[in-house]
Amino acid sequence: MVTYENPVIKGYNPDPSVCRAGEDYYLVTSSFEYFPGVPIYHSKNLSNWTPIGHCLTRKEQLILDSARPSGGIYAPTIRHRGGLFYMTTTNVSHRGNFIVTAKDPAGPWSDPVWIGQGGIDPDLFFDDDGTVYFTSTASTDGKTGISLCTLHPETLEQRTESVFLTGGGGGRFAEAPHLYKKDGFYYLLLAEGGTEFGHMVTIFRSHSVAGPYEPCPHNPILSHRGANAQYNPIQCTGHADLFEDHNGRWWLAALAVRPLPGVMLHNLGRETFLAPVVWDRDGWPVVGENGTISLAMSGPLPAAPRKRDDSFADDFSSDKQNYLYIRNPEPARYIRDPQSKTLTLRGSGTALREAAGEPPTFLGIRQVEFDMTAQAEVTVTADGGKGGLVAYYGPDYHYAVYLTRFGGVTYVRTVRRVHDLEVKSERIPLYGDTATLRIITGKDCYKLYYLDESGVAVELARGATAGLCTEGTAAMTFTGTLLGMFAERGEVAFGVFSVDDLGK
Ligand code: 6LW
Repeated sequence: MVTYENPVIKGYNPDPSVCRAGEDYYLVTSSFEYFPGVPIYHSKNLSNWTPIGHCLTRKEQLILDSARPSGGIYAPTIRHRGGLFYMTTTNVSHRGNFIVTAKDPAGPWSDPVWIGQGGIDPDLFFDDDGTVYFTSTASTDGKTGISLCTLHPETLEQRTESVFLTGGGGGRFAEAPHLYKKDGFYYLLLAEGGTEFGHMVTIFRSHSVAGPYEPCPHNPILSHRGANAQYNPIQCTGHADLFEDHNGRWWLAALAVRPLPGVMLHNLGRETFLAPVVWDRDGWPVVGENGTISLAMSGPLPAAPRKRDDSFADDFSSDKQNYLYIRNPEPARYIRDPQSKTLTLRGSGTALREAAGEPPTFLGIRQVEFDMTAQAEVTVTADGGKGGLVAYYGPDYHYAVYLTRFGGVTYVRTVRRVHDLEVKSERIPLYGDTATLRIITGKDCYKLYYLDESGVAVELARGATAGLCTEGTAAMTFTGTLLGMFAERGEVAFGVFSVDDLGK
């Protein structure tokens, strides 16, 4: 038994799904309105996960033109069978459920095969007799819950009508179905209660894949709904996937949140957590510490955990896997110059607050810890230019420090937007066209700075962390805060972009 740190993947990485190929483990999460879609992580020890790419990297696979904030790509499932990787997910903003495949999980992945059965949270289960089962939260015969159909093993096209399986164990929103087979039983794992503080994982089993399914006597097998946020630093545990490691040990990957201390608010998004699983003598799974998980967890990892480094730095000399773009980006607006180690962004005229149409020129990484510093040297030389650094949760929830130039003078300024309230600071003229901009994130607030001519950090404004939290958004959202670079108009050049973990 070794101790490892939870979450195993920090920052917004919800709805985790895992598959194994030999002694290699691959994990995917949801990506919503961001491009590329469905990040894929690799691990050998289940504690350290390395981003190796994305399943959806081409417009043919991922159309996000009409994706609203937290629209787009919902929960994915990844499976490995016969040397081929399969990933199924839902684009709620374009045509629904589909499957892509790949020989190499780092890509390229195929074009989508679209599936008729509706709903969200699609799952794939390959039975011993070669039958391919597809489940999702589709309602059938007027019954709300989980439905199942079969697919053609080669073409993956739907081949049978959907049949209703179960409505779950009584919690609201039965979702996140995953089918498994073990010791002659078909097990159906679900999430219930909704993805907030009442979230839970339940499991059912049957000797026939079409049911009827009996509930586990100790459901929910994972939930922190009873644990007061004041005391438990992990909340909203749910939406999970079970898997067996190459030593025959079982694990559960699940989403959960680290709320701000003492309040039911979270700005980092739903992250990926890991718990060991044992099977009791009646053949039911017992997760973690009697159905709960902790930040310091112990379990029979396949290999020892390595120390993690949450800092990030990019001198633009190579292509990084970590960046997210809003909806479908226009590549011509992003000019990386490895020689000069600069990135030039061309504004599209679209402001950060605009939720539709051509996306703003923006790229960012997930904020993975509460206390971080994001920094970059920024230059605006031509009149009309406007851009800088931003802590971005969405078009109506962001704090930015930026340069703007007109009348031959470059100014530094900030904007804080929460809902439709937008506050801009006074313009401060710079001596030159360049300034180092900095955002310091914290549990209470985000601080916006620029470094003056003598390198002194001047604080320009503060925005409450509560303003970038999922619970405060007017419409339901599912993401987390990103730290990034943007340009609204003209050309904006960036030197090294770094994000450091102040807590390490
Ligand atoms: C996910 C579903 C859910 O597909 O939220 O609240 C969706 N539950 O399981 C997006 O994460």
